[in-house]
Amino acid sequence: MKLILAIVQEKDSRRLMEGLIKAEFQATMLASTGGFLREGNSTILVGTDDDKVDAVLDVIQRTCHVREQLVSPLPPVVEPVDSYISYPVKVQVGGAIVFVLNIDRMVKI
Ligand code: 2BA
Repeated sequence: MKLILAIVQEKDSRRLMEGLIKAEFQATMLASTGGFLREGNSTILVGTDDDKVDAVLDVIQRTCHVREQLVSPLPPVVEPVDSYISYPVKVQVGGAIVFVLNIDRMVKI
């Protein structure tokens, strides 16, 4: 058994959940926050059999998209704020960051 943990953009999370449910996977969505952008994203948990992992990855690939986002870097702490000019930089976010973990057992009590 595997636990698939996918971090996705909020914009894609609804479509991903719908795709998973339609393909008959059970899924849980948690609200999360990215450490770099400090913006909301979603973490989706899917517990499934080893031989169904690729099918889950397929749904993720079809529903989650790469997007570019502009970020304004914060001034370094040592720099006087009025002498610091910050230029926005582009970062690519997504489609999804996916971890596939081995699970010893799943128990429903
Ligand atoms: P954030 O940490 O908010 O990162 C958003 C995007 O910013 C990342 O997209 C990446 O393109 C860029 N980025 C992150 N750290 C950077 C840095 N130090 N310098 C320059 N650019 C940087 P993704 O790679 O698609 O990641 C999307 C979200 O997935 C991340 O949001 C974070 O919440 C999660 N994530 C990514 N890698 C992870 C990891 N190894 N462990 C845990 N969570 C991860």
